[in-house]
Amino acid sequence: MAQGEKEIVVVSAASAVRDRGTVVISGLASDAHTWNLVYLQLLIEELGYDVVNLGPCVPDDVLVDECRRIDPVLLVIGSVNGHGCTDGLRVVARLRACPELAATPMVIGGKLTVSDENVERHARALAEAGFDAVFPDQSSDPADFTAFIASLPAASLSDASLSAASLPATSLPATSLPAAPLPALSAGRPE
Ligand code: B12
Repeated sequence: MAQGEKEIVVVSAASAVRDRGTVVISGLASDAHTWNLVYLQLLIEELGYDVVNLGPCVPDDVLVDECRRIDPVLLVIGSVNGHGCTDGLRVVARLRACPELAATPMVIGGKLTVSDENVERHARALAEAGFDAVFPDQSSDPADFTAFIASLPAASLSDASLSAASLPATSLPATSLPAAPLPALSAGRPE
């Protein structure tokens, strides 16, 4: 910068508080739907995280490579076309097979199947395969998801944690947040 020039740095209110780490958001290989990913990005950015949104139709290889490169504090997978269970079971095995991603928090949610039947059974299968929490549209709402994010180590380490004021109106107050992922949503991944 030349002498006498002033540097102007524009920092938006939202980006100013994004100090909790990077969250990767992704659609699955078969899924062309995009707006759920945009919705998730806005929500997670509001909670103080940087977001890398890989977009829809992400091949398994690309998802694995990007997660290894970015080393996110959380991976969020969105499903809308109803094939989330099939695609999710396949890709989570690939992700968990990477030693550096073995402990990375990973969640999946949305329209995971093409029918409303056996939703809980499918959610449990996804959790057993490696997801830390599963948020099917039929049995969860945004408050469950924001409560899960508030329970992440990255959230509790940061200044004053996620205060009720920084959460969307739909989320739980910080004082009533569970210390661990909600039992109904996290069927317990094998250690
Ligand atoms: C727009 C749209 C499309 C567009 C998408 C364009 C684009 N660039 O996104 C196009 C035309 C490509 C499309 C194609 C198809 N679509 Co479509 N599409 C829709 C539509 C009209 C709107 C979806 C949308 O954008 N909603 C807005 C976003 C913000 O909300 P959302 O997607 O519902 O996501 C919410 C939740 O699912 C949840 N969520 C999602 N992911 C996650 C993840 C986590 C962690 C959490 C917590 C929550 C969460 O949060 C989001 C916000 O509330 C819906 C019908 C509808 N009215 O909803 C059908 C719909 C999703 N499509 C459907 C289908 C079947 C298809 C096709 C298979 C149709 C076909 N035979 O070709 C293809 C699939 C293509 C593919 N390979 O994936 C079905 C899915 C049925 C199911 N899952 O059981 C729907 C519901 C229509 C219907 N009633 O049958 N579609």
